[in-house]
Amino acid sequence: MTSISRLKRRTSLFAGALALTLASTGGVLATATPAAAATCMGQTSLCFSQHNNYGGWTLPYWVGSGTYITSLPNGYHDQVSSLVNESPYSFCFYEHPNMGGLQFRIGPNESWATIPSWMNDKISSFRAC
Ligand SMILES: [Ca+2]
Repeated sequence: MTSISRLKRRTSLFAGALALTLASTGGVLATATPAAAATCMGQTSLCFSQHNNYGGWTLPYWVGSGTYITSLPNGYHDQVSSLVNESPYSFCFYEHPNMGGLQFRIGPNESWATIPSWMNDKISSFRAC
C-alpha cells in the first residue's frame, strides 16, 4: 500500500465516524431535548409562554380543528415569546385581535422555544388554520 492510498483510507474512515456521530447527536437533539423542555397539557393542547424557552407565565388552551380565539385575555397581548403545540392541527397567530395584522403559522406538534423576531411580543389572536 502506498502512503497516498493509506491516507485516503484513513480519511474516509474518519469521515464515516464523523457522519455517524453527527447523525446520533442530531437524533437526540431533535427528539429528547425539545420534548423535555416543551410540554403543555396533552395531545390536544396549545400553550403560550411569556418568555423564550417557555419561561414566565404560561397560557394553556384545549384546542380542536375549529378553534378560533379572537382575543387573548387582557394582560396577555403582545407578550408571547414561545409556543407549544401538542395537537394534530396547524395554527395561525395574529398581531391584532380578530385575526388582524401579521400572521405566523405553525404545523402540528411543533414547539417554538423562540418565535421569529418579527412576531415576538405581538400575538393577540389565533385560530386553527
Ligand atoms: Ca415576551
